[in-house]
Amino acid sequence: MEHQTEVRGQGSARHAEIAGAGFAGLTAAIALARRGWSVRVHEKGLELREQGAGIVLWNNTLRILDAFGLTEEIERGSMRPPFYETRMQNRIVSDEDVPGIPWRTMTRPFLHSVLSSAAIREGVEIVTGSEVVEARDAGTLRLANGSEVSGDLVIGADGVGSAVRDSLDIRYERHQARDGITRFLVPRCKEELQAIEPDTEWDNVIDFWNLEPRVLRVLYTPANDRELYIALMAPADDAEGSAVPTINLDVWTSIHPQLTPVLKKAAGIEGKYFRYQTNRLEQWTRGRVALVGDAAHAMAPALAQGGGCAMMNAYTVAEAASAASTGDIPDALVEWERIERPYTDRCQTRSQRYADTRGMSKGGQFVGENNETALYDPTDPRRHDDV
Ligand code: FAD
Ligand code: 3HM
Repeated sequence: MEHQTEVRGQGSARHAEIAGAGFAGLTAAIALARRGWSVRVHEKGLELREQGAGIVLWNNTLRILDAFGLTEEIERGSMRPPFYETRMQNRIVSDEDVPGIPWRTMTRPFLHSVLSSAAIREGVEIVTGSEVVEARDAGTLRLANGSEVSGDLVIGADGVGSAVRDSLDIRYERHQARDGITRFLVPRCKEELQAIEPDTEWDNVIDFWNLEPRVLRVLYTPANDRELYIALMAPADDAEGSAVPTINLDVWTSIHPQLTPVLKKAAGIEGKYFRYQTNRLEQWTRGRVALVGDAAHAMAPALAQGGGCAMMNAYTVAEAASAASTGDIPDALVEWERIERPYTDRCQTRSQRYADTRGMSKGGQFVGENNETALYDPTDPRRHDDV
């Protein structure tokens, strides 16, 4: 069978082809479209949606959403819990309101729908059921249906198992932590929880750590008035704690009895156990191809910045490519990585350290250098003036 290579971007607008319609791919698409590019996104899923549970966003991401004119929409469907509380063996060790750093919680399907609707409004073409199998550094993507597409810029935003990254033979190191997590969206059940523990502020994020008699942690994150994100962390070698697709309700309620109403809801849903990992690539770019998001820098979620870094790097790569002439895009991508990557590298290192040591059980982590990424403003054109 013969397939043609379709070349776009020969007219006035430059053209970008993007693999993956996750938070990274959609952010890059919106940022490029708003700078006058024609953009096509290939999503291998048959539907344009995100199946995950909840997410915490900080200043870095909220600045991008604001630059896209999405603040009102985001605020309507998300919440700002009063405190980020940490408990050890059900005793409060810290209550942080993270002064000076805006942050919000929401569901992933909500964030995804805000971004995908915005991309469509900006004229981005999103093709579902379109799997990318290979990228070439000249700016080409080969699709599973055999066809090839080309652009002035290609972005690999195809997640942790990136076909774009692997086809370019970009080597990387993977570090796995001993723990992992199973995530659910359940109803808030606020009245039932209040009946069990009336003195608890059930609108807070509450990180319920328990290390004795066994390591079983529940991260409780209200995402809006109706939905609660709960993440259940257990060591990979604890067969009962990490049991999926159905959690072991008896084990979890024996350690966290005050959460019984929401754990019962989680037990009625199928979950997937995700082992924490950090991937470090030798390079984020090859010619006209740039990797962003989990394809380039998957990280442990301790500081809740994987999506934040994904969106930051998606936004800034769009800015860097837009500022370059078409012929200079490969060099501009190398320079973009040189300038922006260190922020992500440091965030990966800090998050990995917390995941490896279970150091978040001590609370008080949202201080000092740990807030570097949260404070970063990728939309500020003067952000590197003092670097
Ligand atoms: P993905 O979300 O994986 O999207 C990739 C997309 O590409 C998908 O739609 C996929 O279907 C598609 N795709 C894959 N392969 C192909 C292909 N070959 N062709 C075409 N399409 C393809 N981050 C935060 O900022 N805050 C948090 O609170 C937070 N909590 C987390 C909690 C946990 C437990 C974990 C594991 C992560 C957390 N993160 C958090 C990290 C965040 O979820 C990820 O970093 C982020 O979702 C990565 O986005 P992405 O677009 O790069 O990848
Ligand atoms: C928001 C968030 N924070 C931390 C973790 C973790 O350490 O597993 C997961 C999260 O979703």
